[in-house]
Amino acid sequence: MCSWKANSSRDEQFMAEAIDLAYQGRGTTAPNPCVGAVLVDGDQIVARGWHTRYGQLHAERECLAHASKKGVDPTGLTMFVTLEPCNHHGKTPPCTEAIIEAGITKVVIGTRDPNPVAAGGVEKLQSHGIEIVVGVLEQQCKDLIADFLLWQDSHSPFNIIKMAATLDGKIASSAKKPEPVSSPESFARVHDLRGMVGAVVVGGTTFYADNPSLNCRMEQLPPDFIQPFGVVVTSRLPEDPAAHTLLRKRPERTIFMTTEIAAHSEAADRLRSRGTSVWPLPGHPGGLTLSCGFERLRYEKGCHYTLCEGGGRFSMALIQQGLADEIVHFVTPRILGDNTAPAAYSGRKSISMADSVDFRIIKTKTTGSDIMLTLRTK
Ligand code: AOF
Ligand code: ZN
Repeated sequence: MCSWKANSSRDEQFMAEAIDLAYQGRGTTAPNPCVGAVLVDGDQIVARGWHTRYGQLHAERECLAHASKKGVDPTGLTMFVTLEPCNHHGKTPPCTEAIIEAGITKVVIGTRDPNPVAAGGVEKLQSHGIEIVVGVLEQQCKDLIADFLLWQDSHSPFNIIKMAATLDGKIASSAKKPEPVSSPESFARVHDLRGMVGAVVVGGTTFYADNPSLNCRMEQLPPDFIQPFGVVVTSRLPEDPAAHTLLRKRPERTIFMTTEIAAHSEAADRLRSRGTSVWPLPGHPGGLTLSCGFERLRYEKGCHYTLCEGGGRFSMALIQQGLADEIVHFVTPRILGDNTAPAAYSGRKSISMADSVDFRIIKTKTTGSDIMLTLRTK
């Protein structure tokens, strides 16, 4: 259950339900936003809908279809929708028309549509005498479409850092063996995320230490499921591709992001001859300019989301380069208490708390014995 549900007013509870529904479309609506809607009669939700997939019905029409299936007459009822109903003819006709035709008399909206092409729903509905309320759980509704805002304003994919750490912020023991840190339930959530993204990205340290597969191992994968790209960011390319699981199992779905020099080496040619991509990235103080590689993942490989699982230094580099759009951080109730064990976020100097990078927690959830925090930068 989402953390903001507690102590909220009735309107907020209905909107929270619409937000939860909307999140079910996350991954498949891209590059459209996730949107959820509920139809309310008095103090009861009588129908539900969400935008399930790019190009398919919008949330409001799904909700009305659900009402019709249940034999519910929407005349005189209130609709709660996380995003301003669209007012344009896109892949589907305007939702405003469906709402007006259905005889709905009040629409409660989480946040206005930032897309100028689709906006204007509020004015259209008002001109038909429909009562409008805007701004219920507005911050949560904006958080819901942060990915959509990013896709509209930049060429970047929406990057999610995944981190699993002990109470003392350690991601492995000092032996740096690939051992599980968090509970099986947290692990399952990570695979849900891998199933949603276009690429799973790690740094060289993780690639060489853990020999990862970077694939999605959810229990029931849909028959048409395509595994995410495995992406390794490293200045050192592997000399023997066959020694690495990722390169043995799916070389054509693997991408190395590396220095200009390494990208023109014999090791790079060996990788390319097996179908693996090797992309040079321009330098950056202390590493590589990651934005260039991520943008290429979006425009060349169609990745709208990436999951970055790359250890402490790589994660901190992403944060410092302004590329961490979300962090999913699992806190596992164990302590190593060892200074030499690798930390969740590292590689940076700070002398006072004023040097910290600050985040907001947008969701908390229990996953087995762990807590899963979803965070965004402030
Ligand atoms: C809504 N409800 O469920 C969604 C909306 O490409 P189209 O025709 O599907 O239109 C996409 C635009 O419509 C999208 O950019 C956003 O502005 C709005 N999305 N609007 O009322 C929905 N998905
Ligand atoms: Zn619409």
